[in-house]
Amino acid sequence: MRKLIVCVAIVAVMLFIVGCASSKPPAVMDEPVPAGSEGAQVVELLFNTKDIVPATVNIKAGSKVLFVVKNTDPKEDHNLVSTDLSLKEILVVPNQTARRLWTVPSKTGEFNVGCTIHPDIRMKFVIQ
Ligand SMILES: [Cu+2]
Repeated sequence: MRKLIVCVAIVAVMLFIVGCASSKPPAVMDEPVPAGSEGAQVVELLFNTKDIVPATVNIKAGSKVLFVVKNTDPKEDHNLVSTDLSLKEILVVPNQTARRLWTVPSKTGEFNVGCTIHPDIRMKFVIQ
């Protein structure tokens, strides 16, 4: 009986260690400015618990944009995604600031952008 308890304890400790080792590396909390950002339009976006600020951003078709995405929500992750614009997910954990360079597509118009974790949190890009 004692051996069984010891075995169970060892297995539990091993599973714990494996679980820790396979988890994601910690996020860089204040990402550096990516290379090639010179001359890019800086678009600062703030996530809070209820929305993204600002609700609308004007950008120029075909230009370079440097996103500075801050998550001021102390508890939840948020992401910035636009399937209409093939904008790759920018994920921010609580209190993180992400910096990503993006080339605006050449199509103009209004496009929905939002957080897929919280579908109520959305905004618009107006590409001119
Ligand atoms: Cu969200």
